[in-house]
Amino acid sequence: MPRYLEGDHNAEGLRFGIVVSRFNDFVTSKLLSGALETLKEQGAYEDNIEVIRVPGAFEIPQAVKKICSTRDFDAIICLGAVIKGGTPHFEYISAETSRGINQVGLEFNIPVLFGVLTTNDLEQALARSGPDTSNKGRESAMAAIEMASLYKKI
Ligand code: INI
Repeated sequence: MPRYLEGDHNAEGLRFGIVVSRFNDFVTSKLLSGALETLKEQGAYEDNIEVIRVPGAFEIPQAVKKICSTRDFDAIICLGAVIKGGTPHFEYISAETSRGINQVGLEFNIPVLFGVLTTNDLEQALARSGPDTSNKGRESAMAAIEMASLYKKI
């Protein structure tokens, strides 16, 4: 019989960093609420959660890299909203943000979750930051708990 390893969704005792960008704050603040509510619902202690704010999505990987060497989180949740405009700017920001977030997690062996919306318009961003389970902050928080508990087993 193979032995299956998987994480669970019990956040009790786990430490979380949330790096959230201020750009498009009317969306990112809702992602943050969704992530915080989910962590608490799943048993995380408020004292074990730290929220780090950065100006825009582009700065998220930079802050994550810094806190990976100064803090001891079980998982880091990245929240941001990159919304397409009329110029290629969107392409640069979204590509570098996702690449950087992935890289830093691999480099430091810490689960780093991608809760950054990259949408064609505001409507799509609002649809993914509402109060229900489609909120990307909620989804990322659940994935963060699962990965943090999995990392403790492997
Ligand atoms: N930052 C975002 O988080 N979302 C965006 O949609 C966005 N757009 O469209 O420009 C954005 N730009 C700012 C960027 O992340 C940096 O903060 C800025 O370039 C300074 O480095």
